[in-house]
Amino acid sequence: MLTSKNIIDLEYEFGAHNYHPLPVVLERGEGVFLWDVEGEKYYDFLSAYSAVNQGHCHPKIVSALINQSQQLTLTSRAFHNNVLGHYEQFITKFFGYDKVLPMNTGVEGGETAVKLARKWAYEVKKIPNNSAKIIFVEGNFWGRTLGAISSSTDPTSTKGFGPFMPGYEIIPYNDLDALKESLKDPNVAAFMVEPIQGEAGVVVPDDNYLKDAYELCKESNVLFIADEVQTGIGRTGKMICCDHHGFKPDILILGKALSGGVFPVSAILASNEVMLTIQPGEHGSTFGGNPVACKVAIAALNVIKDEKLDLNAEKMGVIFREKLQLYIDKSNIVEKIRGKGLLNAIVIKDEENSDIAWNMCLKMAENGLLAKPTHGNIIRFAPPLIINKLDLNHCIDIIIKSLKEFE
Ligand code: IF1
Repeated sequence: MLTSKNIIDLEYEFGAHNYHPLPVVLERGEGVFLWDVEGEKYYDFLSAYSAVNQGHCHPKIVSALINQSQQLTLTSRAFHNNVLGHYEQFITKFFGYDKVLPMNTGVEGGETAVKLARKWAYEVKKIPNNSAKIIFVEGNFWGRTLGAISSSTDPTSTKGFGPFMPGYEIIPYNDLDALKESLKDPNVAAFMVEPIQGEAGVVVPDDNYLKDAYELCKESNVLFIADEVQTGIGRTGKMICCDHHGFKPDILILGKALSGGVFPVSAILASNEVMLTIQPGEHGSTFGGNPVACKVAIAALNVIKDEKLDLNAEKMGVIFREKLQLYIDKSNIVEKIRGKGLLNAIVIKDEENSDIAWNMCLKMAENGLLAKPTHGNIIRFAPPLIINKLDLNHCIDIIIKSLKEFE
């Protein structure tokens, strides 16, 4: 029987070195729990970066996967199938949009949104061809393609991968004056933003920022694109994070937990005016909207709704932040906690010492809880939204016990 070390060595020998995972080798997941190859049990406080909101291997999602995959897995879009139309009706009604364009990964969702915004700008807003501008914000993360990293301000994402996509403008996050200024350009097609910046370290903007930004975009006939790949599907205590702010984004990008972590599924939702600017043959993907993805996504969304996981995320998130705040008030190493619903992060005081956050995560792993730092001194905490009060309190005790060892 291969040990964790054996398996890690295999990855090192035969796999690209494009990640630096925590030294834990997982082999089973159920609900909020993961087990490694030695049989050690952990609470999952990353949820595969918020893709496993429904808990690991949710029986209803897994059975949707199994049932459809024994009937018809893929037709491509060269032909119709008996699932796609049903799914498209379901998800557009679920989120309140006219149309959906089904893709697979979150970054394909972002790429599709950018292409849609440009097409809409040329065909509806009548911007001169090849002059459309898309505004992004500093600290954004929406994936690893050249289109995505071209908007990145993180050297780890961009170094050595140039040249980059033209037609992008990057402004500070949470800065309405900067947005106002950039919207003076008549060639702006869209403003694309995460309602809470995940990779940047769970950066929550001022309460009025998103709604005011949306209004500014509307005044300038500019599309507001919400990247809810990480914040969506109940994670922040609402079905989508924009629901906290009382507006519907013109283009909504979903991914990750849209499938409960069981299958790559992403979706781009928009009005007929936006979506119908793309004509047959102008965009797509081999697996986009495949029958398995559709059935899995229907099951995954129904789980969130039926189990009221957005409400649970809201309630558990309040307990989590309040209890950790009591510890932070007395801590000399943790600066603050921030987040919404069950997307939270702590900021370690010594920004330079990124080792401390990593070592804290190693200590938490020793104590039975898996989390991972982002950007050196920030530790993200994002358990599956099914977590109950008993397990949450146990996890809070594990986190505080682990952090105290560094005080
Ligand atoms: C990795 C980060 C998180 C995302 C938002 C689009 C995408 C992501 C807001 C693209 C993906 C993933 C990518 C994954 C780790 C994880 C991540 F650390 F990379 F940045 F969550 F914060 N929009 N985020 O967060 O979705 O194409 O990956 O399906 O690249 O290691 P994707």
